[in-house]
Amino acid sequence: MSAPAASDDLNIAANHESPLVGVVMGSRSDWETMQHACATLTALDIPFEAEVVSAHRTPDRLFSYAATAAERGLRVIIAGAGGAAHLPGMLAAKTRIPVLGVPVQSKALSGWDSLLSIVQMPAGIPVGTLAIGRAGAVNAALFAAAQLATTDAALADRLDAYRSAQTRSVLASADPRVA
Ligand code: RP5
Repeated sequence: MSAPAASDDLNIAANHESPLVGVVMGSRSDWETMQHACATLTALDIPFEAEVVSAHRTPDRLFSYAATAAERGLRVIIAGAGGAAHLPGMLAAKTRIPVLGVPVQSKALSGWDSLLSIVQMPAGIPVGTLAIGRAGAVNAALFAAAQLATTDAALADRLDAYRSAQTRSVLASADPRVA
């Protein structure tokens, strides 16, 4: 099966023609959260693609995305969704590529709905579930980086450098009274 036709209005961010990570989200409204995953992947120079793929509004697109993910070279999928957040679980059901789920903070229930929808997968189809919101998006990218770094020494060095810089940054401003 060929790759799904890229729709310009849905392809909202990508940094490479041969992405290793697919960042998908249920709605454009999830971008505020999921941009942090993309920013972290960019900081680590990891090629990714980013698209809106809705489990409820574009179910056929979800199926074709999952069906072509492996043959297109994706190694990890990061899926963010809010509310009745079926996207990560349905993707995981349709591809063996590891899926990391990011619960987007919903207005109605503050993201509890998103979290429980994503985390409570029945045995047999796993989704690695991260924290609600920005922290989950950043950590999904870092988790993907750690997975990819097991077979990529240069990326392992970049990930080590990212973590060292983070440590230095905290130590450089350890006095909470100083702005
Ligand atoms: C989910 O519904 C999306 O992941 C989003 O978090 C939520 C609300 O979507 P919009 O109504 O803002 O498009 O499918």
